[in-house]
Amino acid sequence: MFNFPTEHKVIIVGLDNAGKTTILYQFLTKEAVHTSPTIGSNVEQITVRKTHFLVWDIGGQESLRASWYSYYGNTEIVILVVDSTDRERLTVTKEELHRMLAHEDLQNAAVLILANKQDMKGSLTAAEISQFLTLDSITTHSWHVQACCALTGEGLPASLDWMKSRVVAN
Ligand SMILES: Nc1nc2c(ncn2[C@@H]2O[C@H](COP(=O)(O)OP(=O)(O)OP(=O)(O)O)[C@@H](O)[C@H]2O)c(=O)[nH]1
Ligand SMILES: [Mg+2]
Repeated sequence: MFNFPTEHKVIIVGLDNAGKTTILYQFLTKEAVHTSPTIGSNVEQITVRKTHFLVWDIGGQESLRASWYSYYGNTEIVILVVDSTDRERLTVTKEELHRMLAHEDLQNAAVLILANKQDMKGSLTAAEISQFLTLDSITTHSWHVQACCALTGEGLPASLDWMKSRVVAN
């Protein structure tokens, strides 16, 4: 008998221009691809040493955020991508994060916060992003914050390792 490999569902959310699509394709191809704003979503399968993830990258423009919830069902990991240079919109990101965590379909999901665009001058550190988003107040979900740069891929292998550790642990 063959067993179908289990696929773990992952969603990538975050405001427009955060770097979500760049991260999805960096995971997949280890290269920086050219992107345009996502209308709707992209989906790809990513395998990390025999663990299969089905990864949905969802458009982050304001008008699209209201339909993020339609992707929540069966999600095991939420990746929240933050543009670490976008100080003005961190409050919006924080609101979106805490709204998501309150959603019943995400009750059992683990959350990976990616502090992206670390290559840019003046970017906030992962610790600063963590403080702004009040991650320490999250007691209902397993979470982790990781600094990264989607253009070079720095920080992304460590992110995949964390994701793998979460689904293997469960
Ligand atoms: N300097 C720098 N630019 C980045 C990085 N990651 C993404 N970008 C750029 O940021 C812009 C937006 O990236 P996308 O991946 O399309 O952003 P998105 O989050 O998918 O945006 P929406 O689809 O509109 O929600 C592109 O010009 C990327 O090349 C990074 O780590 N550093
Ligand atoms: Mg996109």
